[in-house]
Amino acid sequence: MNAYEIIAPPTGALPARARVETTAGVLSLDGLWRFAWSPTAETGRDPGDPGERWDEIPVPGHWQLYGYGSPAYTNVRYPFPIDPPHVPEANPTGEYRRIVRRPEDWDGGRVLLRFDGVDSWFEVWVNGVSAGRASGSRLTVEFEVTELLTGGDDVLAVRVHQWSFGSYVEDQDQWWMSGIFRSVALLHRPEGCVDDVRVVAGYDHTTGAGTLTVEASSASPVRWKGPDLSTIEPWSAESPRLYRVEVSTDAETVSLDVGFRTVRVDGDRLTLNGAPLVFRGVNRHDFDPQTGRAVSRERMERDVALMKQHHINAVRTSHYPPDPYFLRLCDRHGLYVIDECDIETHGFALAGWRGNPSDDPAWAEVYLDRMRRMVERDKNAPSVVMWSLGNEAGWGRNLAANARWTAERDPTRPLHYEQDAECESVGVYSRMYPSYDELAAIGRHEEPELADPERDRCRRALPMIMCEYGHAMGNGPGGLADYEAVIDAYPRLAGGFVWEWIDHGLGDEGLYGGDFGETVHDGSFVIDGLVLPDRTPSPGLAELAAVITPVRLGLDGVDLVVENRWSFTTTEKVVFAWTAETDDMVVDEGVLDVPVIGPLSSQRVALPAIEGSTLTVTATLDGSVLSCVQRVVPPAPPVLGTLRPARPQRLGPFPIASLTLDSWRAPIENDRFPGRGNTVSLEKRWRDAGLDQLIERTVEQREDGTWWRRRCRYAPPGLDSGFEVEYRWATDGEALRFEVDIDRLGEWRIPLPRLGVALALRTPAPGSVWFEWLGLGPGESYPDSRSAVRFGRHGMTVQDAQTPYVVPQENGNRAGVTRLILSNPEGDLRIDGDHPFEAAVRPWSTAQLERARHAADLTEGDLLWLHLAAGVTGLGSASCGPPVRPSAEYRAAQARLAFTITG
Ligand code: IPT
Repeated sequence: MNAYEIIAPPTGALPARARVETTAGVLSLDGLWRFAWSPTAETGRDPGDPGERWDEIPVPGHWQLYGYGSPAYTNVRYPFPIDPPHVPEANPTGEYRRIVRRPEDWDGGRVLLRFDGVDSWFEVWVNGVSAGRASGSRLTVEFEVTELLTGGDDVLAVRVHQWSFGSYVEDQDQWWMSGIFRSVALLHRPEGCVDDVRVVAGYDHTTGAGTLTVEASSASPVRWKGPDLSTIEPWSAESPRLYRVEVSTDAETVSLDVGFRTVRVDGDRLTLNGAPLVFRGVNRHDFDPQTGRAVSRERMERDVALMKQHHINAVRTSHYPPDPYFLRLCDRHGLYVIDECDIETHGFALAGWRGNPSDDPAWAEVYLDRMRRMVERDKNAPSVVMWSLGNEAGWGRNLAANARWTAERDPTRPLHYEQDAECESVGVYSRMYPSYDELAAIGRHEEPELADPERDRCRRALPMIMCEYGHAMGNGPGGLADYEAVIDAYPRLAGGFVWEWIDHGLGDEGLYGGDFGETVHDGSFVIDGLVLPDRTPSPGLAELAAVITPVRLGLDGVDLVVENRWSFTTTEKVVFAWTAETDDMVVDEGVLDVPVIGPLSSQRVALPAIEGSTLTVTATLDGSVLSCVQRVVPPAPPVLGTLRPARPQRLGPFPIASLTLDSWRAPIENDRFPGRGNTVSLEKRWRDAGLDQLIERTVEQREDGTWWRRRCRYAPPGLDSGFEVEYRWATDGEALRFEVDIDRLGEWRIPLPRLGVALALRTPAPGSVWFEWLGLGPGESYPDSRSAVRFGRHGMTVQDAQTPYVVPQENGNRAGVTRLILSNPEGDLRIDGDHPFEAAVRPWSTAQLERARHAADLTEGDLLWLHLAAGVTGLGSASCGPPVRPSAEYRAAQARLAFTITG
């Protein structure tokens, strides 16, 4: 039997304890290590061999990202047969070596070797003598090496196997990547040091007093220092006030940043310090495009800064405890955390959950060890407001036992686990990707009944969260504002966590499943974040920020309605300003006198009486916009003289290369899936209707007194449904007039991706053409994703108007456009619409966009594609969640576009 196939918690490891800052010695062992890779577990290497001539590899890191083996992506499926605890014979193995020396000033005491993350199973030796073995990839483990170190140069050897019994409980939806991917350190534990410390810092919102319990274990007498409890400011994500607590013995002082807060499940409400705790959260995996799950401090800092900028107040550490530094950032900057245990056995679902480790007593110790190591490491973090038993691991006795142990060890935090469907063990009812109706039903306590009436009664009485919703795969998610409206309507709903924060695209190319030649993979399902791999915010993140804003503005008749959605903060520091614009020129502006609004209340304020102008009101905090509301008065279309027929060959400086009906889009990821409650995807319905292969036939071409007219029919092969389109052109000698009438022919039961025209315009360097428009912007917008944009004059190059999604797909639509201007070095083209229209400009065609697999496949030619539409269909969240809602589908049977063109 191979040791890595024996189901067992770590051997030789010390009991888990809290992460603290210490005055005792810590020697980082991060840096270059010697490394030898073998495709099988039998490496033929001696643990006593210092590997002086071997390759070098950075620690922390994954060997697959340094040329040994390759990453592989699967979502649910195990990439190996379900045959626990066995793993394939081809079990890639890394041999790590480095020389360590016990620092001379580490007098007496013990020396520990700490690993914060090794994927997936490893054994450690010092000078050829084994110090222990462990698994639990995202969990800290410490070994005692006191007796093994000589004080001189000692050979530290770590053998890491890619696959182990532990892989069966680490089936998270992410890349399979191996090695020592978090920090390693040597720790001095002086005689009489502080072995462990536990701090419970509560806040009594009725008296304003802090409560503090400090428990420390040590062989020596312990003393501690902390804040004056009668003058406590509580901790919250809105105001993350921390206090220093120091615990000392004569040998060591450890210090912690403590935050005073009390989390409660109070009937069907989740509360923090007595006020509603509503998660406006995201799921975050550890991820970096260059280094995988080895994430630098700078990256983590950037993540937290971006989250805070976008009003995110919570993180679920999907689906394992994060690097410990991430929690420190959450404590410091204010993010509520659901800390999740490193347990997922999702692949067993494909085998009907037969043999699921979660319910197999042989795995009990392994499960408990994992939970314990998470809770003990992170127990003092004020940001952690809930423990999660894991993700997608079915249900069973081992999870129930983990819940019991945790509830006893830490009664101050509610438990979370979505697959405890009957809420036997958890403090909150949790769901993934519910439809809007299901969510609203839960809000009203009207969810479907459980078979057991007692269980049903208990669950129905609990607060509810969405541990995942708003699947951010590709262009989307659409429909976030609708979720927010449901959350707002029912106090039982304590918010949710968008899936997910980062696209896991690897390398500069943004590689995804299949790109490494994997035979079993799940393609681009790993590219489903709100930020691109390099942390460029996607339009979905801007949308989320606008939807979850803490200060929401609305218009009601002549009044402004200001909602303060903070639980603890007043609007004292928020500036409310207005501007009036006519034809995109500011004609008046001012600051509104809004009384200070307390937490969770709203206020109605009279607006200045402005007529005939677009009114914009913004709420700003420290210079950044929290929210914006507008009453838009579009500019009057230009007035034309008498028209006569025209047959244009060019528009302004751009020769026309083609003009055609446009009713297709390069499918977005959400188009490829049916979505909850549906059986057929939009893409399938669109392709079945032949929208992607319409054939043009000119029915008639003629001139009358005013127009040059061309009537065309567009229909797909084999079908008699399609479109009839009339294009009309005229001029008054100065400007061109362009009108299009579109009628659907035949039987249609489907929404359309879009309905309008596409013009290919010839120009050198189409990406550098300047694109300016009056309409919604500056970001892209779709019918179910338009909270982040505002009406106004916006400008950027055509290239910058593209969203470089890792997987190329429809993007860049601008809605509510009334005027657009395209300029190349030879001049300008200006298009004014009689009515607001949808516009997209691209340096490539829809067909190119559809064919491309990676952003780098898209290269510009000498055509600028201008898409002008009467309407488009929204985005939805069908890749995992509800499809586009009917209100965001474009279903018109007839459309008219009318433009005045100058240039
Ligand atoms: C859900 C998983 O929890 C998450 O890890 C991710 O895979 C997500 O789906 C899809 O991207 S589970 C699914 C059955 C809803």
